[in-house]
Amino acid sequence: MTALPIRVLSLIPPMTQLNTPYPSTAYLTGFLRSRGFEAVQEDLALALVLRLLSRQGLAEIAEAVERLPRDQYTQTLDAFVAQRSRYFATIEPVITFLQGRDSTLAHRIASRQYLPEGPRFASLDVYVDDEGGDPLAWAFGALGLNDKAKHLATLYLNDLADVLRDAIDPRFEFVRYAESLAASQASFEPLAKALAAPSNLIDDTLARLTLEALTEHQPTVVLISVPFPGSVYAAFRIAQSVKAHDPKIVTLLGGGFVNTELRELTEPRVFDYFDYVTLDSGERPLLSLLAYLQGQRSNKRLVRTFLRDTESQQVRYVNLVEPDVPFEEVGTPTWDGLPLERYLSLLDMLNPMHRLWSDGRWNKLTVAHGCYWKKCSFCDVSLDYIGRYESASATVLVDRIESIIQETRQTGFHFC
Ligand code: B12
Ligand code: SF4
Repeated sequence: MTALPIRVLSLIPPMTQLNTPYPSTAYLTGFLRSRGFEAVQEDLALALVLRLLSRQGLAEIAEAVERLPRDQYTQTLDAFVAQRSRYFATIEPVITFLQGRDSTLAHRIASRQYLPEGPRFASLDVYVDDEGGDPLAWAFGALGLNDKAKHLATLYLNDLADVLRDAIDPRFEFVRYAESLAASQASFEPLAKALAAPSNLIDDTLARLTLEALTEHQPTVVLISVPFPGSVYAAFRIAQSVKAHDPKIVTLLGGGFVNTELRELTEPRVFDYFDYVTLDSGERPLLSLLAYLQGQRSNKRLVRTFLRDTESQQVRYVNLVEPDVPFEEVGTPTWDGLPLERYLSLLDMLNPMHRLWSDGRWNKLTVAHGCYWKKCSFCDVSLDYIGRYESASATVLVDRIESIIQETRQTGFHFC
């Protein structure tokens, strides 16, 4: 084959988390750059939510609601239609507030006069103050205004997610999308059907965002990272858009879901969307694949890579055994290109532990590869990301911490 110039675009598909980027593209982009490749990244999960939850996005959602017959309106849709102009007026300020860029809006939100309220706010009715005071005082006290406003703004977004679910796509959630199509599925059939179905507003918005990213970055290789079952459907939709735009762009699939659920992959139709699927830590498989695409090695010398044989059309697993890149040498992740000031800090449940998952932007840092213990009987310790324990020296970790703080200007870490 002729050598391909390499420009890698790594994508996080919807949905993962809204408060902080899932770290795999940061790791792979940092690694590829450390090896001299041109590499960029985009978080399409965040981008999709920000596009849908904009004034324009809500106008498109409202049009979809209006096309539904009246007898299909749920309580959520009734509340949305009745307060539509208030939603249009508040959506962009609320998003800016949840991004931490307009703190004084907290006073107006906490007054409960500012936001339109749908059925999600009924959860507040269970709290009653017998003396006529603030029924949420047990949670937020007298001065916890910002947290109270964050919680109310999260309920407001949850109402809008319910509108999306009731009017456009019942599979939509903020932290997982169409998860049932991939979770514990014995066959590709349900996913194949869903991908062949006419696109809805969410699919169309994602397709537009994908094309914008392709236009901006002009990649020759698109790497799509799927950590959870709740990001599989969108990953395939993104790959579908990439291939429809330019079938010559090479599409790669990998990530935690693949490493766990697709180890025995035999379904040739996966390769209508992805040219290659790799297992486990991505660094070594990527180096060999990129060397192949540059004409520097044959496709018999790939590492932990599934592909579809051009003649037999069957899935082939190629695994030239080569040592993985040592954890000490995978480089420092980079968040360059991800819009760190646009993530949403949400306060969903009034539970101090749960808020750590949804509130605040955490730097993610893998402090060791695999599990030191690897003895629990219920755990699949044969998986590479559990069984292969490798640590890095304290010096390397501290260097990584310092360089991440310098890049992101944030000091909160989620260690993995
Ligand atoms: C930390 C963690 C969480 C945290 C934080 C998640 C986050 N958003 O940051 C929390 C607690 C929130 C969480 C929740 C869940 N998690 Co979790 N989580 C993990 C854990 C322990 C580490 C993830 C991580 O940061 N890894 C570090 C990054 C850099 O590694 P990586 O993503 O695997 O990427 C590497 C390779 O996979 C590869 N790669 C990745 N993408 C690509 C793409 C291409 C093209 C290529 C070539 C390579 C490649 O290269 C990367 C670098 O080597 C993993 C297990 C593990 N050890 O990996 C489970 C794991 C990802 N979680 C899992 C699950 C199921 C979940 C939940 C769905 C659980 C639930 N039922 O609620 C939720 C979903 C949450 C959500 N929607 O966000 C599963 C997913 C597998 C599966 N069965 O689908 C895993 C694998 C654990 C397991 N075996 O059960 N999780
Ligand atoms: S459950 Fe698995 S990963 Fe966790 S401590 Fe036990 S063996 Fe290690």
